[in-house]
Amino acid sequence: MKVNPQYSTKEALLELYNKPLLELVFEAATVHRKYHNPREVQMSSLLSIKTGGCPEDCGYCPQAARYHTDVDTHKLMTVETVVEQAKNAKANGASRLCMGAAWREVRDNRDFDNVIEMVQSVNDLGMEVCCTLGMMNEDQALRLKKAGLFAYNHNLDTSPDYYDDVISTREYEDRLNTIDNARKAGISVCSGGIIGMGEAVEDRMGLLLSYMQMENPPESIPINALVAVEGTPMAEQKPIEQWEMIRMVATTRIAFPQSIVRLSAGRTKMSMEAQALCFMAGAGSVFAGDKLLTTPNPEFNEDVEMFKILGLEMKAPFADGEQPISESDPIIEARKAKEAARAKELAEAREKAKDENFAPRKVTVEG
Ligand code: SAM
Ligand code: DTB
Ligand code: SF4
Repeated sequence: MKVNPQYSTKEALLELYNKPLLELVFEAATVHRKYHNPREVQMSSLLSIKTGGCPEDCGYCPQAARYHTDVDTHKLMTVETVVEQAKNAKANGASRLCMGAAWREVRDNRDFDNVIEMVQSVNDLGMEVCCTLGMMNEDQALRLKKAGLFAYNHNLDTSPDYYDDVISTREYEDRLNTIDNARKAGISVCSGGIIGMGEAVEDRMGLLLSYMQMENPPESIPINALVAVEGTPMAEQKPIEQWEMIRMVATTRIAFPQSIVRLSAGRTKMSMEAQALCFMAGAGSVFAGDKLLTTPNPEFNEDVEMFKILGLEMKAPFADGEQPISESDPIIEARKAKEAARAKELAEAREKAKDENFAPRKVTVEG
């Protein structure tokens, strides 16, 4: 059962969300145990492959160029750096790597070619590869799929009603289209939202309702608590109560029994006890490592300790779907062939110049 039809209206979802907390958690835990191994939690690693300087105006985001935040902007990382970071993450137990770029949209340029190589290389390491690169069209999604992309993250963030209070540079519809393009390419969809942006509980349920109305709901639903960053329009938002996060995780779990609910941004403000309730209520993944994309996350060792105390195990990769096969990419093959031909041409020209320099010169003696 991908969605629970009992909760296909906003009213039903609201009623669920507002249930006495422990009843809600119990119901969620019961669903979780039916569809998932409750001892397993996936450790995913986040890597910001291109940071800051984004033209969009998402009110929560420290990477938007128009806000004055402390983010260290950098252009696209090299494939080698990404592979090195992926290997470290894997050695620490991460089974999924999510690469994020502060782009409005994917463009068909050299940077995207490099991302394709990153996807191929990380998939070859045996990790689930997820990307979040902004809007993309169907051809771009297909290229990513062929490179071995397992999942694409593209959040709706909030309800259609509250959306315009958060972002003005792209429409809700644009987001739905990108999700659709990932889906059409056969990529697993990761899409969720943020709570604590000043929205009403109705908006949180409105977000879930948007997923309810999809033909295929996301396989993965990240629930983020706003990380309020100085310089963004949401800097002054008060942190949400931990109970709200637990309620949101539990409601998502019950409404989408088969999806992985990810306890995402905001864990530095949560106690271990609150996180334990989230795991009980069906959270099946956390981001591991001391940094999310640009903001802090609990230290890796703290999480290892928490897993030990709670008796949780790190989930292996591809437990919920087969590893994609990385096919060679015609654009990259053509680029490499062109580069090789150019290198050969240069080497030949260099040899020729050397020969001419060393050829005995005719010396004419005058007089
Ligand atoms: N630029 C791409 C996009 O927006 O689709 C990908 C990167 S973007 C940083 C990925 C997601 O991170 C956003 O959709 C949002 O849900 C989440 N996010 C960004 N800033 C956040 C914050 N301060 N607190 C919580 N979540 C945040
Ligand atoms: C998601 O839903 N949360 C992650 C991941 N998808 C890409 C990102 C959280 C970002 C938090 C703010 C930051 O570190 O910049
Ligand atoms: Fe740009 Fe993504 Fe941040 Fe929006 S959330 S400003 S699109 S990096």
